[in-house]
Amino acid sequence: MVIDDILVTRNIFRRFSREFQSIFEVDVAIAGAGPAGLVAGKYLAEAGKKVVIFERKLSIGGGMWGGGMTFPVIVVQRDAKHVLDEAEVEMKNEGNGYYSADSIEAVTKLCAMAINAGTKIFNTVSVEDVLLRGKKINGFVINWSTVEIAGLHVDPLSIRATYCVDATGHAAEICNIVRKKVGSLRTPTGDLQRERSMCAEIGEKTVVENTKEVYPGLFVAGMAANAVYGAPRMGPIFGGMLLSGKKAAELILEKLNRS
Ligand code: 48F
Repeated sequence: MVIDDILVTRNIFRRFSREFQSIFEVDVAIAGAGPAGLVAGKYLAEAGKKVVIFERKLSIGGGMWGGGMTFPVIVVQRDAKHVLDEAEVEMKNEGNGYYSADSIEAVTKLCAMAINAGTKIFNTVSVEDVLLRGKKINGFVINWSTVEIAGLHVDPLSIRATYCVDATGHAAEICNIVRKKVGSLRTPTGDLQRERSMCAEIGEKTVVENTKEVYPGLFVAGMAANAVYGAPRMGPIFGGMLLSGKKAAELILEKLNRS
């Protein structure tokens, strides 16, 4: 077979164009392919919903890649273990109520699980704004991360979604944008609260409790949920992130299936 450079180019552009066009209108758009975003994507896609995740970086996985202080190991508690089991991540029972897993295996398998369920992930794409219709968030405004990093003055594009998820981690970027440009969030003060210092005991519980619809059409999941509601960080224990992603999916499915 003769290798034709131009056919390689043509095939890449053709396939990208097909796939990109297929996500202009989706049921759910998620900002951030960390553990919370990947897990939310998996459960939504598995339920037959059309889901896209936009990830700013080249790599998916967010803060899970590095385990604890770059030791490539994460810890999960018993009640969250089933999510990693579903992804076929091998875990070691440490015999003290915790399970440990290889962080690289966990990230890659969570990603595979989301993709196998039907989630489409676009990396190197940043969500820079939201699309509004009346008082409901109705999609994301996106741009290439390279454009963002280079500071180029290039207008973005928009995609429509029935529901959006902020799974951008500590920075809670989408909630920040909404608070600045759109209006009050559904928090006690209407503002974002300040993320608290580390306390895994509280943080692991609140991250699931704080997974909510924070503005009509926008759900917050993962570390962003604790950042928005002023709860503690929790370090390299990831059960809360997994359960938060799952809860976001369940809340959205409830709404999608009602309408
Ligand atoms: O930070 P990240 O892993 O968020 P998470 O899923 O999990 C948090 C834990 O990793 C850890 C922790 C556990 O103790 O606290 O931090 O809540 O993943 C967030 C992803 O979102 C991407 C970012 O690159 C990362 O991969 N991201 C952030 N802002 C944007 C974005 C944006 N505006 N557009 C697209 N992606």
